[in-house]
Amino acid sequence: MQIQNAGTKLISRAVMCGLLTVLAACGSNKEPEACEQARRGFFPLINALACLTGAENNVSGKPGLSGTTGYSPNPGQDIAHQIGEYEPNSSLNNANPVSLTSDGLAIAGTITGDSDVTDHFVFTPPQSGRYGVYLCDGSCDQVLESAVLNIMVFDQSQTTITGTPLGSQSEQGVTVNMDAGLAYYVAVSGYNLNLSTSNYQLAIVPITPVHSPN
Ligand SMILES: [Ca+2]
Repeated sequence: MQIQNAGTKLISRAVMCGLLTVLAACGSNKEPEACEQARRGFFPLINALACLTGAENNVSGKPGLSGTTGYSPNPGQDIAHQIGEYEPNSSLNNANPVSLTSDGLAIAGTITGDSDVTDHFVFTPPQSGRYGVYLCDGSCDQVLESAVLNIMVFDQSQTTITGTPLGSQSEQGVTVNMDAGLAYYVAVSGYNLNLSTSNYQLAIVPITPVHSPN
């Protein structure tokens, strides 16, 4: 993940800088006070950076609670039930209600950077179990890799369950445990699209065999 890589680089750089500072102050053995100060300054800095990076890593929901990042469609996955989005659907509260059957669903939509930044959908799974939620184009037998679109999945209280990385070239798919009869929301968002438009298909498919959520 980009945030993680950036954080790791930041910490590596800070460790290097800190070690150089300590070496510069302590190497000559002539200034014990400067050496001690450098040591004291170095370790709190590392701790602060590590905390900062840890906080940033939590931005994309709660993977592991009842959803995880990543999904691989079945080879030859073909979703017969296809519909189109309609505006407005820019918030969770005006999400397009869509009908999900055990055959799955593909929704065709469009995101435009300056005017149509996020599309929302709400549905009720027909059966409890594990579902793949992913972006695709053409036939939905592959997950779309994108740096300008991402998806987030929310539960009935509009709390984030999981989502895909934002702004880095990544497969835009997640796996979510869902309960029959409860509402789930999916948001498709554009990132750094500016004036340009991106077409997508959002696929929601049960993962067979359907079983009870863990
Ligand atoms: Ca739209």
